[in-house]
Amino acid sequence: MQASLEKIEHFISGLKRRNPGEHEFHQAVYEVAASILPFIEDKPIYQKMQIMERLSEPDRIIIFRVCWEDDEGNIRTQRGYRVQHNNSIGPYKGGLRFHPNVTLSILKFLAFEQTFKNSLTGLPMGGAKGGSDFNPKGKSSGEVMRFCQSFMTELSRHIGANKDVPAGDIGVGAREIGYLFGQHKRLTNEFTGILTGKGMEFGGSPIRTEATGYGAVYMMEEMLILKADSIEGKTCLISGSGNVAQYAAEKCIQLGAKVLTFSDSSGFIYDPNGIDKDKLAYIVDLKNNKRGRISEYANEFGVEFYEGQRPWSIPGDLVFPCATQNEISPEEAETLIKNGCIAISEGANMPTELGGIRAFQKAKILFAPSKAANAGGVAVSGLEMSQNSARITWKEEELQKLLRDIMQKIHNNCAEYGRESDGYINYLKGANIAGFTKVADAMLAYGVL
Ligand code: NDP
Ligand code: 2IT
Repeated sequence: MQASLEKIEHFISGLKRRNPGEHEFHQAVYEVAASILPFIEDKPIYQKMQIMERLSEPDRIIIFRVCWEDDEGNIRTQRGYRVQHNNSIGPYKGGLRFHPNVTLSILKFLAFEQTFKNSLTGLPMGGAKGGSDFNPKGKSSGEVMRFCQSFMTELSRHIGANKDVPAGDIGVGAREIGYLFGQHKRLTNEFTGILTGKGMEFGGSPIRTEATGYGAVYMMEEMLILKADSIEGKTCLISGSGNVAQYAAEKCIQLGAKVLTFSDSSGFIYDPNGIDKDKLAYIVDLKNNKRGRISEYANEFGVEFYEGQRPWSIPGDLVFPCATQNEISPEEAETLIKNGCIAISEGANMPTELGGIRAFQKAKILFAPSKAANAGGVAVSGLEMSQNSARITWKEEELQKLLRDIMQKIHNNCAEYGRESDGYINYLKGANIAGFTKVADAMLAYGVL
């Protein structure tokens, strides 16, 4: 064990030296290396072939300028990125994020995570991520369209149905995917499955919109089933109020749970009576159509809005962080534990700081890490790619069942690799090892690349 700890520290110090200042990337690689280096201790071939070292260097990174004109006629300059992390088990696949805090470090962590997540789905997809520091908030639809067209003009050189297939993420939803797909079609004069999350009129898949949120709840359900428990009657804390939060809430409500909170970057609302179906419809309209703030919910339904705070001070049984990275600090994790939470399923990518994860695991609380818990989204993206290749659309019932089955398989796979000697399941370790093995074995097959 001591030897492993030293190896991990040595490995990470090299990573930090080569990638200075990229804190999110260091964090994501550390989380994986801490599971993988001990796992490969008695597997010399992975060490000799430097699999973990090669996996912590993306295949390539593309950085480009994106210019567009705002409604006042000002020329604006943004930075665009695509991090193609690893395509050992399939074409590069992963979302695009448009948010002012986007940095190379954030996209490198997301692309790295995506490689393991996509492997866990069991579908043939490599890992990638991209995006821009463009802020869609407060922009007109015309401005968003012009930005998307300019972004795709450059990105189109680097993607393709068998090469790299982007999708949505923070700030990139149905509207942006429409503009991006339209511009690619115009540039290439081809109609191919180069993006997922498309509208149903132009090659989208049933339930892709719902898949991430539903999947995170299915993961929670599976963890509870193993404890002879269920979601019914539980109170739920949800952060965020975008795509993932909305559908996590919808599924929790369908399964008989009571959703207490929602948030955005300005603060959170707490509704002690529960956010029911009708109140959720209000949030969906507020966020997706009116592009308003979650504080408006507090005025509409006469509940409290906590400005500048996150929902983790409220007591609740089940926790679904669905906003962004590093949104549960170690102190907040301790508060959740003290208030009696049972389980966490991460809808967002890497929402819990390392110290928070350690606190949950020490308290033997069920903890499903993002690469497993939110894999339902990219899994249905993979199924959208299959449908596009075959030029057909499958029935919704079929996809609902496939998503449910995939989440169950991911759960079982993580549980198998993550079971500790005292019976506690370390889902983080399980997800890392299960995700790593398939990618690593493909890399071994290719020799030195
Ligand atoms: P959306 O853009 O639809 O929603 C994002 C939500 O998170 C908004 O409520 C937003 O608030 C809030 N948020 C974003 N950044 C911050 C921040 N820095 N601090 C506080 N709140 C913030 O994105 P999604 O729902 O698609 O994505 C949410 C998370 O889920 C991300 O981590 C994403 O990577 C992950 N994910 C998404 C998948 C998908 O299929 N969409 C798949 C797998 C993971 P505001 O409106 O104020 O910005
Ligand atoms: O983080 C993620 O898994 C996503 N944003 C979805 C990626 C995809 O290709 O559907």
